[in-house]
Amino acid sequence: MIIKTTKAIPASEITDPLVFQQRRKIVKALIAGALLPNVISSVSANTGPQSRWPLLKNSEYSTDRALLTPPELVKNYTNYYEFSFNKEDSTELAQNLPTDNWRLEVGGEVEKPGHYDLEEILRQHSPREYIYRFRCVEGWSMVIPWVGFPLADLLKQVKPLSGAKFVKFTAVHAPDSMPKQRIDAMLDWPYVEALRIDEAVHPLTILAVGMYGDVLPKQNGAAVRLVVPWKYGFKSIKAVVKIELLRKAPMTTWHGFAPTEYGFYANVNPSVPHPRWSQYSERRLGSGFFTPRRKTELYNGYGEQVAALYGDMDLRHFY
Ligand SMILES: Nc1nc2c(c(=O)[nH]1)N[C@H]1C(S)=C(S)[C@@H](COP(=O)(O)O)O[C@H]1N2
Ligand SMILES: [Mo]
Repeated sequence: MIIKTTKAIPASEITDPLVFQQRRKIVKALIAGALLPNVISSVSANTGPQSRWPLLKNSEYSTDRALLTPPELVKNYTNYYEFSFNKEDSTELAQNLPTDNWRLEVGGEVEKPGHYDLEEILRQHSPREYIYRFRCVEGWSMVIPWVGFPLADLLKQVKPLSGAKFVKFTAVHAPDSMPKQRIDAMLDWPYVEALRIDEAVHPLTILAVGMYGDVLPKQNGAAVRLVVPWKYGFKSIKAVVKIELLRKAPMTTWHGFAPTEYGFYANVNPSVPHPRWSQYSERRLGSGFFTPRRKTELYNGYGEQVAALYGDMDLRHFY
């Protein structure tokens, strides 16, 4: 299905600052829901012949396609602290990150450590479409059709050793193209995240290389990012270059920055508030201006699939 309503302007082609300001206004309006009727029909995941993956199979856990967030929103309202601390500037700034010939270094407690070409990995693990809810710890949410493959498939390939209990993910360190890595910002670079091994091999956990049927926009984490849909968005680390299997839990970026605010687990949970705000509800981006906030669901609605991972763990303690 191809329906052309709004024409996306590649950020790299925007020269006139007025045009840029205009786009910001559109995004702001979109977020407020004001322009929604004009763009909702442009939502299509498996788009036309020019898209990279025209015939994607849907993963069994995909949620309803009718709920998709307009792509203009997902691509222009991002959190990418290596580039910017606001939601808009990374759309343009991230275009400076070179993402061709991406390689993933896999190491630690594995039988087959090494540097793996992303394209080679994709030849072995055909991407599928995963339509997931996505909930940021800040209290907004979206529904995104990712293109990716289960992280478990890659881990199986490198053969974890029995000592592997955690998986650490490291994002790219590229101060030449990432302006906030050049200043003494609040965060330590590179951005680091981690999962317990059973979380990492859960079938919902994917490495994403695309969205809306096409390659991943740079501002959304190209060339490859993690997506863990039952956890707050900050766990879904972008631009991953290294994956290490470890015996012990590593320190992670946000947990290290503010341990009382951002836990290691970061499972979406409406009954465990952030110290500075409630997590009881969320604003679904693109929903109408008068649409009430949605109630946030435990594990972002994926409890049936993942609750068993946490048994009778005290979720207030392990937030
Ligand atoms: N490398 C890196 N990954 C990151 C972030 C970041 O700043 N740097 N932000 C995180 C946060 S807070 C969120 S909510 C999601 C946002 O993903 P999106 O911008 O594609 O919606 O990415 C996460 N992954
Ligand atoms: Mo976030």
